[in-house]
Amino acid sequence: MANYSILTLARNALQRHRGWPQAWRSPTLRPSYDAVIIGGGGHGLATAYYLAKLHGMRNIAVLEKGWIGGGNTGRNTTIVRSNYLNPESAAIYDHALNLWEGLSQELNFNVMFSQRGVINLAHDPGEERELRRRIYANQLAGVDAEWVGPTQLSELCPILNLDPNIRYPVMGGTLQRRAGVARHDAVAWGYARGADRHGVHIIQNCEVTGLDIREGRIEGVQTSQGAIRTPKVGVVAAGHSSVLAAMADIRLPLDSHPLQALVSEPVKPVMPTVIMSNKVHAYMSQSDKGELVIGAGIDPYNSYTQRGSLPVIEETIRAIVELFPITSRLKMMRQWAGIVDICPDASPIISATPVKGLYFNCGWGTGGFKATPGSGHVFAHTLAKDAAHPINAPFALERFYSGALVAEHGAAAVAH
Ligand code: FAD
Ligand code: PYC
Repeated sequence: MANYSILTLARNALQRHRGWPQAWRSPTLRPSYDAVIIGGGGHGLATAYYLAKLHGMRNIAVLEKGWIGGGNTGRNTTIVRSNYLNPESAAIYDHALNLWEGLSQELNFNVMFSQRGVINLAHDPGEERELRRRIYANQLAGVDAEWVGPTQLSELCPILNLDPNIRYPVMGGTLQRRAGVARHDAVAWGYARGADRHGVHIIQNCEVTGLDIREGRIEGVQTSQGAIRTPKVGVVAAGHSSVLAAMADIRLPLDSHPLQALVSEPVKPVMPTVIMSNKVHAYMSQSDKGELVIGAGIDPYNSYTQRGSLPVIEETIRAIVELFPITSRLKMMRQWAGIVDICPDASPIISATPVKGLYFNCGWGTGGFKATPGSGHVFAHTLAKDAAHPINAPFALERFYSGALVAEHGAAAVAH
């Protein structure tokens, strides 16, 4: 945090942190706002930040039922990349990646974006062909992507098992060098602080329980802290989007699933890059604290419990131990899950709805963290102008009627 000198840090440590200024206020809820954002995850906070900063809307509230960043934003494994198959996806994820590259400066808050590269492994000739096809598509869309064979892989990640006789032999992989990881909490805190400085009210412990709609137009929201009047509502509630949509009698094409991750005890640096295996639904990176961060595929059943089931992570750990034998004696410290909202084409929904003034930004499934800045940026435009930004136009609900789906199951990787 560039605002604090070493002396300030030392003084705060000696005073047991009693002197820290609040990063954002805890304001009293107003009876009305020009716009309300439901959901204080990264996407909701980024939307509020850009609405205030770029579109001059200051009388905005972000309503969060728990604490900001306590949903998927604070539960994800922080992989940021833009190597999706379709040009529409490349456009939105690369827009986000461009914003990631300047985000710490933009927010004056270190989001610890580390461009250490992301590798997607191929385990059989069919998978290699699919991945090579994605590389060509990425290059055509201006997204950096290259093929790396076993020799390069062993240089990029010496602990990767390249023995051709294992259950999932590694034939090579795609590498996106500009991809990497970031600090997820810092993204929520940085956007919250930035939005607060532009006058946005961030209201925690405030659950939206109803939407007030009259003659096809949004007029307000009911919350656990009282009613609010507003002509504009942006719902950014990830795994609970369908619950919010039901309050407006809208049925979204979404499934909610648990997605699990776990971290090991901290070890010395062994993992200089990020490796994902779509086939076995497993991936691994190393945090700055030294923990190995490991993730699984979705639990196959629908659920709202942030827990997940043991068989899914057992299978993931089996694959991880085979791919990285060095991990076989490591202790796992924590396991958790988030609830992800998955669309039939594995692409997001950023859209107006049949209710005037009511917008949804959801369906990011297992891969929305990487999109946070780009999603907030274009959703703010959509809310402010009551019209889609060209980058999010292909992701409107309309596509489920027209059939113009943006199929991304392959690039969505671990999940489905
Ligand atoms: P959230 O952060 O979930 O925010 C939504 C907020 O809405 C929540 O805080 C919730 O409390 C609030 N809310 C819900 N209902 C209400 C209500 N009625 N009233 C008020 N507030 C409400 N993506 C990647 O790109 N890379 C990864 O490596 C990656 N790994 C992942 C690993 C795991 C284990 C999980 C679970 C997800 C992962 N993802 C990853 C996906 C990513 O985390 C999400 O797509 C992204 O964080 C969604 O952000 P959000 O702001 O939309 O949602
Ligand atoms: O979208 O890259 C991704 C991802 C990695 C782990 C979960 N999602």
